[in-house]
Amino acid sequence: MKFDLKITDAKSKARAGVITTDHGTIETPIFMPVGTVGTVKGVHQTELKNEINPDIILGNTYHLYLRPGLDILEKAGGLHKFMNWDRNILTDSGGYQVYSLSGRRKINEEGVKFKSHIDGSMHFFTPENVMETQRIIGADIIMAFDECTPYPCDYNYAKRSMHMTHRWLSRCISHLEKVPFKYGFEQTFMPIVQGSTYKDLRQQSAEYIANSGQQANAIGGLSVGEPAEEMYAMTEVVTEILPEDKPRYLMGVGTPINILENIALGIDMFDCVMPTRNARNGMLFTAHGTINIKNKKWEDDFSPIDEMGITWVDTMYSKAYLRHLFAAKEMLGKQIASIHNLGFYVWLTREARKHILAGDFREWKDQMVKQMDNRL
Ligand code: PRF
Repeated sequence: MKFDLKITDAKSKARAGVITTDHGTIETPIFMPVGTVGTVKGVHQTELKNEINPDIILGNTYHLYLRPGLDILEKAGGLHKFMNWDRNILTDSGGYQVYSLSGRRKINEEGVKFKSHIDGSMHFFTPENVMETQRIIGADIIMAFDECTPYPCDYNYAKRSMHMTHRWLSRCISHLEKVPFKYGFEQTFMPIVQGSTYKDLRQQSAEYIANSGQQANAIGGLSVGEPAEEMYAMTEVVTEILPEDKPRYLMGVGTPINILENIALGIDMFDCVMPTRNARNGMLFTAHGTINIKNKKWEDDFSPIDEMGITWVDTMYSKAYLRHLFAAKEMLGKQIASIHNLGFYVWLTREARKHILAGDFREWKDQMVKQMDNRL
């Protein structure tokens, strides 16, 4: 992987760059649509590629390991071939998904024992076997196995957990050296900063991660229920320390406003289930605020879903029609809303990039944050 930092904004810490991998280029800042089980939910490849047009999407080790399982993925020749996606893929390590299984998992120094959400069977993830699993899935970017602490989290737990995540990182790195790439292209490994909402822990973790000398770095453990201001404060502490010449990925963040504010703090990569999950509940993100399309007020509003027309669904269908699809519980409604929201998120980060390159990011960002805060 190669990272060219094109420009750093003069009035914020926002950056524009280009990541190059064996599956093409990724222009940063970037939003990566989430395709947990090898599908961006409800979206065909044609729409994903031609309309939403992301340079990279995400998959999840936890879900793919449980289903379809490693045998099938290996026989398919990896996830790219299995789902017929020839651009970049990043897989999360399962650290966060296992954390979300609270009550159905046990964490110790060796790894995490957990109960499958599918059939209740028991499994054990370790830093070593998760690296092997990510080799088999075959994404372009693979993540360290970490523990994401909940919020709030007491200081001593956060500190012990952070140190364990650091020890797990060493195990990930030494194991990866023993397991070669499987499919003829390179995989970039990303370590993850933890440390909950404690400034000193975040600093310590950022230094540890920076010193591990990997080609890109990630920040985890945020957007887990803490106030946005606390998230921004932690991002700022960490981006001060992480090397400038390597991409920075803030995991699982967030609302369109969260994304712009974190771009301003020096983050390059984002992912979040919000655009697809909220779409399935009838929530649409637009440049002028959020819409709950189920609301009665849209019943006879025959204007386009979004006049900006970022994706074809935006001008193809009216708000009244989309509201009708949701009222009738038609699956097309969820599909249209998902395409709209993903198109908007990818557009938003592309637009941020344009403004960083043009030198007016800060002004644009402040204006967008104000606009997007509305409920329409
Ligand atoms: N760790 C991992 N994946 C994640 C997170 C984390 O802390 C988060 C936290 N927002 C989202 N996804 N491995």
